[in-house]
Amino acid sequence: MSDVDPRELPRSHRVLSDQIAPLLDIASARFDDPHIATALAAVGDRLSGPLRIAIAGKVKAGKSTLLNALVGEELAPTDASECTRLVTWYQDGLSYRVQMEDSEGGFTPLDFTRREHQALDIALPDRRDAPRSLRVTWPSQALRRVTLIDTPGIGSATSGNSEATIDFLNPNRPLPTQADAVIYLMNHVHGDDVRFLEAFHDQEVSQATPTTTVGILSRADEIGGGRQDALASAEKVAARYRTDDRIRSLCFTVLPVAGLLAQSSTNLRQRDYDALARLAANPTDVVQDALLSADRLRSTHHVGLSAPERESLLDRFGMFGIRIGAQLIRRGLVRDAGQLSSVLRRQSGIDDLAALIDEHFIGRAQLLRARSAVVLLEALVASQPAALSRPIALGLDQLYASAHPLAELRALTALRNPRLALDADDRAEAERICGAHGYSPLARMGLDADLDGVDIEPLLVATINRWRRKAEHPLSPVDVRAVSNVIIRSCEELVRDLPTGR
Ligand SMILES: Nc1nc2c(ncn2[C@@H]2O[C@H](COP(=O)(O)OP(=O)(O)OP(=O)(O)O)[C@@H](O)[C@H]2O)c(=O)[nH]1
Ligand SMILES: [Mg+2]
Repeated sequence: MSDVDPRELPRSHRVLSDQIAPLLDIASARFDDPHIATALAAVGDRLSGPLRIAIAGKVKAGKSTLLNALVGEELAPTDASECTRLVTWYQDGLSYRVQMEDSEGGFTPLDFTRREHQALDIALPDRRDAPRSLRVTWPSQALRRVTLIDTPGIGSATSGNSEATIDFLNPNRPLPTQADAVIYLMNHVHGDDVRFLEAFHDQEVSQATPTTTVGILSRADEIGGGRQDALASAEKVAARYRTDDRIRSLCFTVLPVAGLLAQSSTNLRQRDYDALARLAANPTDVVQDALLSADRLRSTHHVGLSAPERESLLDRFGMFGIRIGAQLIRRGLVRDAGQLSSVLRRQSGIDDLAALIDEHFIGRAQLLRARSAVVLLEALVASQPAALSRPIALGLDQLYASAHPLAELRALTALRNPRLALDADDRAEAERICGAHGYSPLARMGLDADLDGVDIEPLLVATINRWRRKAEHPLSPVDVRAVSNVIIRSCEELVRDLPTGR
């Protein structure tokens, strides 16, 4: 994930942490509970640290595999049986380290080994006091601006593992979520997924929002039995989810990703290529028959591959990866491991996800981090006696009035509520103006970047007038008026910031 130049962000985002820091100071001075003090200090430190993105979803959705693909290295263990049992942070640092967090929040170093670029093997202590989480520090360009957090599957057979994830992500608990954004994996949308996501969403900025959640249709290569058109079918399914009101109210968008292909492409070895080439060298009908199913391949002994080689191919590429890998080699479209790796990576959808993370999460990192601080302050106001928390409640009101990006974030959530009485075109325009697709004036106005230098003031004035009519119409519902006022102010700020002497 590439760096986003902070200077490209609007000034209103850059000053957010300066606006919030005094409120955190007021809160620290008012509460002497050590837990609250620790949470306030931590959230203050977070205002400038890497963005924290949690990867969540049901058991075996492919979370750890996707994390490895995003890091570009196999670090997180993956397995066909339930695998991730502890919330595990992967963060950049100067040295290679693994620590466990104990139930008191203290950290202890743990031994680990790693064989031949394979997943980490961490020596967990054999004690009753189970770690609360693991922290893996790994010098990595991909982790410089984001910390990725692997979570145990929801719906785990071991209920404690599920609870660890639910507790970790739940913004309604006394100390709010430690993740600024969530990548939620689903194989197909299941009732459990929707219930889980709904539990974390609300119509207020203080809860998880569709802006801070991206949905992934994971293991996309397995759709329709891993046939050659699996990825095209997955894209169709994802497109349907993107227009489903219920899913739109929970996720910013849904992308299909074949994490296994992406992970394998990051460390594709010449011996994988050679094994696929040997398979592809068999007569067409033999290859077709062997690739009818995973079990058929396991029991086909006469294709020039040993049983461990066949198992390794299945493990690393899945049926779809083997089918297209063999076909690409057979047709002479790829000639070595490097070329095969590029094609698999392109097909996997991982680059689209990385671009979305850059643009949608890292590009609004300051806003998302500020929001995490607001979540904590709002939780304090809600949980503490009014007399004690009143100055913070007042400070939050003032913050919303002065920090317009937070109001835009709240409007983006409201705009995904199916009950909001606006048509699809108005919603799309309003989302754009609130910065859903970028914060440059041209992006907000839905204009091509080539038009840089064109006078957009007349367009802004017309847009303000149109939304003012909605804001002032006596029959407009309260939520439509609120959104309209946010749009008007966004446009007014754009007019104010237009270069002078145009
Ligand atoms: N075909 C295919 N298999 C995948 C994909 N992603 C993961 N898998 C396989 O699915 C199994 C589970 O993958 P993990 O990444 O461990 O899934 P997880 O969601 O982290 O699982 P838990 O931590 O146990 O909840 C492994 O055998 C992976 O190889 C994918 O995109 N395609
Ligand atoms: Mg896992």
